[in-house]
Amino acid sequence: MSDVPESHPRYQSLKLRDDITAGVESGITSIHGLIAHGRGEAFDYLIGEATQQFAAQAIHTSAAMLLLAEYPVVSVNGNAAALVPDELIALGKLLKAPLEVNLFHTSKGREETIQEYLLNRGAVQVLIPSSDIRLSFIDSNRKYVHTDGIFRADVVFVPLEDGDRCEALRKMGKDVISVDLNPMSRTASRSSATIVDNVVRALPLLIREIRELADASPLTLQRIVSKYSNEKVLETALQWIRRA
Ligand code: PTJ
Repeated sequence: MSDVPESHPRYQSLKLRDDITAGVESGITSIHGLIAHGRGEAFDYLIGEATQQFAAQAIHTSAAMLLLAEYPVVSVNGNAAALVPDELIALGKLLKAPLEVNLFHTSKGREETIQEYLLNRGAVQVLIPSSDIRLSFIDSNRKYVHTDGIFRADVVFVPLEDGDRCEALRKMGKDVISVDLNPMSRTASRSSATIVDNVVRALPLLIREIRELADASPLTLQRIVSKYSNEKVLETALQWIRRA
């Protein structure tokens, strides 16, 4: 990382800023992604820059949901690609699920750059949306999807984003698992399960949890999912933030 020593108390946070700015420089991340990252930083600070119990609970349920899914798909935007490319690739491999690039800020060039970047790092399948397949209930660029990806999915894993698509996917009957540091966002409140944590901490934990639950019976997995209340988890996250 530029010139910040590892001993610096804010090293981890500064490293993530470097990853995001490098993403912008290499054409992976939108310039707006810097603002989104700053908002995330503020919430991360409030939750204590650590995975809290409410996030661990959502991760446990998300792992069960993903293992129960018939056709899971991992959605990728410009921030996630810059921060957790290898973890997204590992998740796709583990679930035998395609990755699909889905961007808010329209850019054919960026879609292709992200696709190539992930394939070069070892991804098995990276889809980009086609211009003739659309999601219902949404007007932004996120409406364009791939027939063998988000369009067909029963469960969509969504690292940080804006809330419109999450709402649309739910209306279309799909389950959405999101990672969002802001428990008040529309994405957070509309998701089937919301992991209120930084993607850089949540992804490795989710992968570990999926490995641990891989041999569990469908009944055990269903029990985990049915006991979960996203509303309660978000309420707990908010209470935790208010303690500060
Ligand atoms: O690459 P694109 O064009 O698809 O654009 C991606 C961004 C993220 C720029 C776009 O979706 C956007 O503008 O998102 P928002 O509306 O700013 O929402 C981003 C959400 O992610 C906010 O609630 C942030 O708190 C949260 N967030 C930011 N960084 C992280 C995060 N959540 C988890 N981990 C992070 N590292």
